[in-house]
Amino acid sequence: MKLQGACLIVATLVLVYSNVDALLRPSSIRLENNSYTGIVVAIHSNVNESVELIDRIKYMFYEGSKYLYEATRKRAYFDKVTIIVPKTWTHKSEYKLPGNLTFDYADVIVAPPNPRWAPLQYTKQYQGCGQRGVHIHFMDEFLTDPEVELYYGPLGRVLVHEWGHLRWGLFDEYPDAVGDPDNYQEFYFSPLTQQFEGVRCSYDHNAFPLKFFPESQMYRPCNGGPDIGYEEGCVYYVVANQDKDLVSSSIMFSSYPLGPIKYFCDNDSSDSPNLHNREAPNKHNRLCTSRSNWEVLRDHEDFRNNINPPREISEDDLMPEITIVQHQDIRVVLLLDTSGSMTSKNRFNKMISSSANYISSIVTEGSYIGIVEFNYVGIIRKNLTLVTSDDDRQALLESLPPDAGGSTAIGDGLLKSIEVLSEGGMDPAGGIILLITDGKENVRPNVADIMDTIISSGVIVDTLAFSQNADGLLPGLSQATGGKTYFYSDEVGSNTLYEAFAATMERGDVLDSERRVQLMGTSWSLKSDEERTSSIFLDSTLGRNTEFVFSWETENVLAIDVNITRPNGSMIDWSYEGYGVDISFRILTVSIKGQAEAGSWKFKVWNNGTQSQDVVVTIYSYPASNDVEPIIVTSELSGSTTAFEQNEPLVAYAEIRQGFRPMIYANVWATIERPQAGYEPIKLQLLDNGAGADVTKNDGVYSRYFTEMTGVGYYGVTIDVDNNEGNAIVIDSNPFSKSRPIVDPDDAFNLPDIGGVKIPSPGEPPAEPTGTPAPAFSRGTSGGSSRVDATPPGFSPGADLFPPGDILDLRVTNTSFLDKTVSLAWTASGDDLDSGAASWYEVIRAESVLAWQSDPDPESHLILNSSHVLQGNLSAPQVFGSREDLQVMVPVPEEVNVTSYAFVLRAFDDAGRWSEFSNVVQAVLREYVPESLPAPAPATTNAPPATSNPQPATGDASPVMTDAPPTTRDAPPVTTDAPPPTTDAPIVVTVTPPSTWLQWWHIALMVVGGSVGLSLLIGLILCAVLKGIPSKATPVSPIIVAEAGEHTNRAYAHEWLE
Ligand SMILES: [Ca+2]
Ligand SMILES: [Ca+2]
Repeated sequence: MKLQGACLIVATLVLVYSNVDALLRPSSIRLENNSYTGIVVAIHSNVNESVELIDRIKYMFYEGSKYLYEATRKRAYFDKVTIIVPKTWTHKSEYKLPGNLTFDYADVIVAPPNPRWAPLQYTKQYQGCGQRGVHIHFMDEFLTDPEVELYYGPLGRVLVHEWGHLRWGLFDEYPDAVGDPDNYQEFYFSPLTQQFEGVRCSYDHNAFPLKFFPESQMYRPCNGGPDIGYEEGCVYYVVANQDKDLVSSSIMFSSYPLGPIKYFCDNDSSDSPNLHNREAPNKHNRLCTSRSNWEVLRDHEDFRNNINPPREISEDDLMPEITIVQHQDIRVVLLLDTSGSMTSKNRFNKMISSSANYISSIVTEGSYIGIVEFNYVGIIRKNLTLVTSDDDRQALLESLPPDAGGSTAIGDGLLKSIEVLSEGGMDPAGGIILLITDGKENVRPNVADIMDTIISSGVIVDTLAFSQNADGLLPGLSQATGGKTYFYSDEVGSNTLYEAFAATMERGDVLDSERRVQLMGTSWSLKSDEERTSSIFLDSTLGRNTEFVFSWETENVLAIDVNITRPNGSMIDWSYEGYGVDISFRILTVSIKGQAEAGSWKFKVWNNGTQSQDVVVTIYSYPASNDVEPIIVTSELSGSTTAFEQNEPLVAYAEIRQGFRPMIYANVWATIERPQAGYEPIKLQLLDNGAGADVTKNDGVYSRYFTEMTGVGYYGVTIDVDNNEGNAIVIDSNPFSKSRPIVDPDDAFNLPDIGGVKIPSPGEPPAEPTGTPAPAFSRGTSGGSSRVDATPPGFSPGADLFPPGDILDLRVTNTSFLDKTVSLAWTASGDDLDSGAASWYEVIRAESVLAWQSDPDPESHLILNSSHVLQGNLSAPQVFGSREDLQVMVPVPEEVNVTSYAFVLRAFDDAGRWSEFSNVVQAVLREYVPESLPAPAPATTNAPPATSNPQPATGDASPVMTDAPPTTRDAPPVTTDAPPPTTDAPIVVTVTPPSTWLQWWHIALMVVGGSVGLSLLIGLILCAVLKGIPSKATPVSPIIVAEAGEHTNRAYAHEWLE
């Protein structure tokens, strides 16, 4: 859609952004009067045009709204949703203008799969418990494939589960080998029930302990039982039908076809079906210190202090209003500060050089560019100009302001820019204003006075703070309009200049294959006659339109000389046809003709002038072709401002991906420029280790806290990435799924593909993600900036203000009943969050997870000292990121064969500050550990029970389960030949031990199923599968079948006892 056509459309969607909580990326989602508005769904430009897809997204929100309303107990529903479709899709009259919405900041994206999670949807979460996520990512086939709902439940429910992650910072409550690899557990020992329990929430889900054998595609019951635990590799196989009287939560455990699951769990013990399982070692409990979903929600801004209380809303009113908009052409106004201060330190020259490079090289064909300057007032220098030729670019270059002088009328400059974007009756919404300034506004109107005008116009204001003197209002202006914030210091090494410009071209639906990729951005100070060399590694994913750009300071001379050595050793100098010099804008550009070859490109810069020069170096390239996915680095900061006065740290996140495939094991560094003279930039390695600031291990998102503030001002971040000497890997596939389809075991062999990705069978054993080695590459990009407006009282740089970081990955690695030992492991935190080393650990032993939680005072439990420690040292913490191992002695009573203890710890630093308590773990010591039995022999004579048409799990009855749960509070045990039990049946169990454990399984199924006929059928099927297992494999003794009592509701009906 071209600009002219757009003039006719008046109605515009303008969403107002807020920085309600952390993350630099803005969000327009709001909850007011129980209604969620400002939800943005964006479809990636690689997704094929599809009316069906749009319909499915609508359906998902319609259904999701009703479900959300019920799930929040009438506190929230989806009200206003906007879907952005790509520019390449056929325009339709109902498609509106996108206003200030962009793909980058959408809340839900529909895009090619991320193999880390595919074919499933997932929510990208950079931050911890209670904090919002980045976005929900669906692959389009997941939404349109009709079979998805059979296995994963209604899309509306899937959406609400993801909403829990995205909006409220909840985490998964199911055992998750992919998203939580180090802490993944299927079962845990509960001191409450004195049994091994499946990881689940709420307590009363029923499931089978089954072991899956991928080679033979078979399941069999696990060796072991609830009192001694199960063999290695046993999974907690949840089935479709659950009893609604026993189970009504939790959506974060499974949103899927489990009919009765309709709530987020809570901590109200009078509401048992909805009661949170605090003991279960899952990711939610680990990161949210065992708080239930609603305990987190009640602290969230959406519901804090009982705002948005329950309200009756009719089903019609719960239907969200869905608007479809389409990306449009890019419109940018350069808003350049030409006040007097810009003449100092050559800022004006640098601004004009980079503007000239932008117009010449970065602006893409078909974009509209205007130019406004401001000093005493705002001055329009060039109205919006469609760029389609070199002549257009030349006309823009000639309109750049020639000099600087005067005061700083930022407000009037903004008004003039909106005027440019409104020319000819155009709607300015969605136009980008790139504001570059080094000063503080001193001419009315002030920005604050016209803020409403700016916001209601729908323009996006990106700001580039040019030096620490720039006005502190810039981050707020960007945040409020959905813009980005950049900081460029006068210091050597700083270079976000080019990227602030380049970002304006990446807002629409830019294909990754058309994305400018920056390889290096820095600046050097060269004395007269000094020369300096460096190199970049150009990888094979790039090479088109490769440019080396150098700018210098001294006017009217060519003050530098550059030569470049190609990977093959041949030299490029001034005689090369792509070697261009523009004296008036002080830019030297070397454009590599054709495809630049992969390899190491060396370059040398010589200052041939008589004065020192700051030389800005920028090297970028474009993806080699449409067929090659480039390696992309994106980054976020925890906010455009950092509340350092409240001891808030700055957090840097960088995501490395090739297409949508995450890159793990990369070498990622952040360099943070700091205010106040004399403080060097700090270099921090960002880590993808699932500890400290990093929420998920090996997801290609690298994170780190920064705590070494030097005072008030801008903190500019640059990110440098390479392939870690060949160790980096681009993930191709994950051979197992994070969230399981809910299917019956006899259907689990024949799961379909979704978009060409097979749904893994539940229980497929976890493995390391597989991938291909990343090619040698280098990237150097801006990470944006964050401003500190105030410091804590009495602050001086270097003061120790931060405690060690919280340890949230404590785990039990081993126990020995015989030796009476427990081995623990965790990732060391630092002296200051995740930097340096703490001074000592306090490790506490409690009777149980619940005992600790009911009295989290170390003095009430046992604080370990060196006499308890066999291996490890409580007073010698290692540096952040190191794995800590600790082996401790525990008492084992004479008369028991199972005993357990809970452990929790915290770290102290040398300034007397300490972390919060870690997650709490339960260690269990067993006299007998069920051995891992061999796989069942392949059923050669009897085909596996898979049917060619898998049964949907949503059906009223499933082959395995009937309406009766395996065990209930009131359900009595049954005899093998008894009729199906009723709730009033007498509690009598008399069984003769069968001769083989297969028969026990059959019995168990009858108990579980409560229906003899069905059980027989299933028993027969399973017998066919299990045929060939030696009957002596599991010694059998008289079984206990669900003894009546307060704990039996949580027991499994079938047990094999040693
Ligand atoms: Ca990570
Ligand atoms: Ca400290």
